[in-house]
Amino acid sequence: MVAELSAQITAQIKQAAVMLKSAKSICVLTGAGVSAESGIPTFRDKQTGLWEKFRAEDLASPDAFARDPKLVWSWYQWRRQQVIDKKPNPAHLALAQWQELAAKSGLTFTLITQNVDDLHEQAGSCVHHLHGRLWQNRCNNCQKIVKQSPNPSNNAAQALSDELVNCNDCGGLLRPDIVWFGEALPEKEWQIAENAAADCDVFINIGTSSLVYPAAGLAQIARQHGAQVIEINPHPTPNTIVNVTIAAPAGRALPKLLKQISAL
Ligand code: BV8
Ligand code: ZN
Repeated sequence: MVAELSAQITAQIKQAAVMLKSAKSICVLTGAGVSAESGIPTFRDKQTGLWEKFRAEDLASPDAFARDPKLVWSWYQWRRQQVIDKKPNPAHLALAQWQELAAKSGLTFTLITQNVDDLHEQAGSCVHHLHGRLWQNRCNNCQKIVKQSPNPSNNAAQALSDELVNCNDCGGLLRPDIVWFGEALPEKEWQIAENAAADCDVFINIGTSSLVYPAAGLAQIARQHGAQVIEINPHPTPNTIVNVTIAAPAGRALPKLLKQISAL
């Protein structure tokens, strides 16, 4: 039996619901915390197993791939192995339901994620990825996109092997289609995110430590354009521009928030 949310968190949810009830446009940014209750460790959680001695930030860079492509490729194959059987949790499902309700009621609802897993898509959301997607590769030479879907019907272990893969078109090395530190974000997705943050009435940061830029700056852009900012995170973040913090896990808070909005 899951313990009830505290009176304080229930009050925070009520405050956020009042703000959201009158919103005409909502922009949501999710981070690794929204997938935590699906069993996917967050980006800054300590790494485990073979990767215990590595920091994610040190592996997620073009220099690391140039220096040792096999190490970085193996790390991503390991991360794919970690997420392949993970499913959306109530946070992903509540966001997908919210997006569906928004489409029926003329509410503008934009979902942006920093995550590279596909749990928002699995939950039925239309989502914009700022940092790329784990199940896609890109040729390091000609930029051709190559899907990496380890189809369970064929040899999934082979599909997630550590062997480096070359591009069929030009022979270049395939790399994960992910934005590494020091690399620019995809122009189109960043533009969508920046516009949605600037145009929204309420901006919601969910499950992100707000440490990585420029994504962490979206809340500031929203605030500068007059939006209210809500944060859903069980732990404090450096975000000082928040109007309401719901200090609870997203998988608990979001279904309650949605229910509270519809009850108003
Ligand atoms: C760029 C892919 C320039 C890799 C990632 C100022 C401006 C611009 C850039 C910079 C700047 N200052 C510094 C920079 C450089 C750098 C940066 O921000 N560094 C940081 C560390 C200081 N930024 C960049 O390099 C970016 N590129 O700026 O390029 C440029 C411009 C033009 C031309 C060339 C270059 C690129 C950044 C993208 C890096 N790639 N991911 C991969 O995944 O393998 S970022 C990485 O961190 C993750 O992808 C993740 O998306 C992101 C943020 O992490 P979070 O999602 O927040 O996860 P985290 O673990 O940190 O936190 C989880 C949170 O969840 C916690 O707060 C926790 O309390 C909470 N939580 C836990 N459980 C729950 C929960 N919340 C709710 N419910 C729960 N149950
Ligand atoms: Zn190529």
